[in-house]
Amino acid sequence: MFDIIKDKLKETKKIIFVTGAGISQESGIPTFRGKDGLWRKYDPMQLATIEAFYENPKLVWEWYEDRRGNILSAKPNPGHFAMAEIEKFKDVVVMTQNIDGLHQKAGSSKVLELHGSIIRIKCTSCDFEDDIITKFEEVPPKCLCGKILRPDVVWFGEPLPQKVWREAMIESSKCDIMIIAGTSLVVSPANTLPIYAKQNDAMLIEINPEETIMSSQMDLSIRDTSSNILPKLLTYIQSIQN
Ligand code: BV8
Ligand code: ZN
Repeated sequence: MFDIIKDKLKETKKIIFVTGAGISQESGIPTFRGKDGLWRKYDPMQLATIEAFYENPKLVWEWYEDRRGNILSAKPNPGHFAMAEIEKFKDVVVMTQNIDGLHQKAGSSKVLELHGSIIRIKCTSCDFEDDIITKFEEVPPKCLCGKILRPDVVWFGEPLPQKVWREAMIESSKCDIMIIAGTSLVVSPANTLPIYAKQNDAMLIEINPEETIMSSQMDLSIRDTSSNILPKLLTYIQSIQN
């Protein structure tokens, strides 16, 4: 399956991954738009926006506490672990839209969290922020300064963290292989990263059981799951490296 990219894989020093909710699906975290999708039950524009948070912080917090409970007990799957292992053979940068921290839990050392983290909590007013892995007694939780806390995630209508986004664009515009796994590429501006890579003649590889809006622009589009394919990619890289 990878023979058509063998030469490129052999010569490249660095592999960039762009991942989305699909790569965590097999860790029991529902995707956004799939049949089990989170957003079947809730209207995303009702909950993942700054307006919703200020209108009804308790409701938004109940949604996040529900997701945090699931995410904090979730384990990385073979797809996450394979990506971390590939670091033994190549420089790897993981640019994830996920907020679940599973890439880091699996051992990936360079992870750009494009949409923030549900584990990191920050104050809506002062500069307090911290990873909080316990459930909150009452929601919305309060900061010591008296204001309410929020998950350090990027809501719709909010800009991505500037430093992270700038780094993601630089990496994408100078990479020679980008592997896009588990994302529908619906959400912008994250969905422009493969375009930056393509403009720089990078080879684009997609791993997704379903077609996406960018499948036709991929050099290789593998209709399978990430936990199935990424360990095979790791074995292939090991075989051509030795
Ligand atoms: C911004 C954090 C500008 C929170 C998320 C119209 C109205 C309003 C807004 C817009 C609009 N048009 C465009 C916009 C902009 C908007 C946007 O893109 N909206 C979309 C819905 C059209 N974007 C924004 O607002 C962004 N900010 O533009 O700011 C700005 C600039 C300056 C100053 C001010 C403002 C912010 C976007 C970030 C939103 N936050 N998450 C939270 O999670 O609660 S987005 C959310 O969607 C997650 O991060 C998620 O990862 C992301 C993308 O979804 P996917 O990851 O792709 O997941 P999805 O379910 O869609 O797909 C899963 C895929 O996996 C599927 O293809 C499936 O086939 C596949 N799969 C399933 N199983 C597997 C698998 N693949 C492999 N293996 C498997 N086993
Ligand atoms: Zn505070």
